[in-house]
Amino acid sequence: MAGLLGGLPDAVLSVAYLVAATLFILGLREMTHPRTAMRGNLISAAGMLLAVGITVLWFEILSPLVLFAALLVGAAIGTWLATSVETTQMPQLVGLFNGFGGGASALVAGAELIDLFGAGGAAKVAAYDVTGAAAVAGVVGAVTFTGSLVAAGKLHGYVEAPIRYPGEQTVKAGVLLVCVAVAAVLVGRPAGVAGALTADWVPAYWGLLVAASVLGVLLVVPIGGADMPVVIALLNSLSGLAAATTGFVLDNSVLIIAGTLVGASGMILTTIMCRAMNRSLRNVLVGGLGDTRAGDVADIYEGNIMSTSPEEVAMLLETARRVVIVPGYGMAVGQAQHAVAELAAMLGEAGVEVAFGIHPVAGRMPGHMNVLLAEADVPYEQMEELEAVNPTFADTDVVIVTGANDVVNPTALSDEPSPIQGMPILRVWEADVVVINKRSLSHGYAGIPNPLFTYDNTYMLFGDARESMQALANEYKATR
Ligand code: TAP
Repeated sequence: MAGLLGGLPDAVLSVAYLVAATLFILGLREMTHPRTAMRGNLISAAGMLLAVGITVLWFEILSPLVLFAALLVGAAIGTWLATSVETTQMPQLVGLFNGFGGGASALVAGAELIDLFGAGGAAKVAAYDVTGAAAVAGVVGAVTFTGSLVAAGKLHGYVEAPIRYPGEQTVKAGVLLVCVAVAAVLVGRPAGVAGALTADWVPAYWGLLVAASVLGVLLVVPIGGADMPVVIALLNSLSGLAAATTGFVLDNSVLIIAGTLVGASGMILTTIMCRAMNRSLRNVLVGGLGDTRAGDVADIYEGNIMSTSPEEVAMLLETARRVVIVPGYGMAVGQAQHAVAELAAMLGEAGVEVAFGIHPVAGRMPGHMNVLLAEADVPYEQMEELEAVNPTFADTDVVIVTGANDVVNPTALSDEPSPIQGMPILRVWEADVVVINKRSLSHGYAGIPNPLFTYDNTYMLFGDARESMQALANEYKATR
């Protein structure tokens, strides 16, 4: 090591990595609550800047000037993405980030193999763990790359329907076998043993990436659009695994730690999402939910719907003592959180007990509703989780459901097989009156009708969430 950091003892690099790893962990801790999540993001980003900066300068991978220029370009792209991408498009953006992370891990592991075995064909290092880690990084990274691209495309609505074909499982098993066979050759013949791995075998690594890339596509195309957020969380976990194994190839401790943190947190998230939807991961991966788009719902609801207006709902609220607001994906689409927060604040000032009933999978990403409501300054104490709010509906005068559908669909509790069967839901109908605000009678994410719309104590407030909630807030203000 020479250059900018030349002359510094090796311990400096280790301490910098330790600080970076500590920042990652502190950042993750802060991200467990919406109030501190932004700070958590900044802390983790500072850790990553330190890890990347010190690595690049220490090993003289780039000159300080090029590093600075690269940081500027990266920061400009990041700022553009953060400001131009809609909140509702975040899952697919996260999907793309996962994919790039996986792809980068696979390429870096390959570059290291070339470095070790490439020049002149003589290996600098003879070890099973290096080739083994490279094979895992290559397969997992490439699967994550192409799988994430397909998942992001599906979430964006390019091809929502699951793509199924005869002999699907056999084709997937065949490609997986090819991956395992090539990986076994790479792992089984490192330098230093009889018939050692030489430069001739480096192209096999790129063949491995091609096979794994095909596998990534094959694994994700049969899964229905409705299950994509879970798949994205799983791919997020895989991108962490790919990074960690690349860390072993490079013998880089901070990459191992960062990758392991991503891998573990992604897996926890996947488990939470599956549990909240009452699905097993296997059921998601074999395309259990599939494409269940409902047809014309006009016949189902014909003659059984009672609609209402903001004026009427404001009158109901005048005499209410406890009101629960249940937000869903439509609140995010309509960006209605500020109008909702304004209404809740006025109700609170009038002495009404107000709570927000938050379902764990309301919206399209974990914590979606909490983040939006926090952005509108709704007090955290008012956000009640499913288990806490469900027993209170019987003592609630009015429930206002805005932009939610599946998370309040009683079909989940019936014996009738449905994509949401067994999913824990918010039992809003136990309240005296339920007001459901959405634009039409169309279905939610799971693609099934919602009998709640026809219940005797349900009133439909048709309209865009922001316009309806703002009109309701204005009407309520006028009644006071
Ligand atoms: P959904 O069941 O998807 O229903 C949202 C409703 O919002 C739609 O029926 C739509 O009806 C309405 N809507 C859309 N835009 C609107 C607007 N501008 N104003 C008013 N209403 C609007 O949402 P949910 O109840 O939040 O449930 C979430 C679903 O996503 C669940 O099935 C869940 O399993 C799934 N999911 C969530 C996650 C996470 S982590 N959150 C992950 C995977 C899957 P109209 O078109 O009639 O307005």
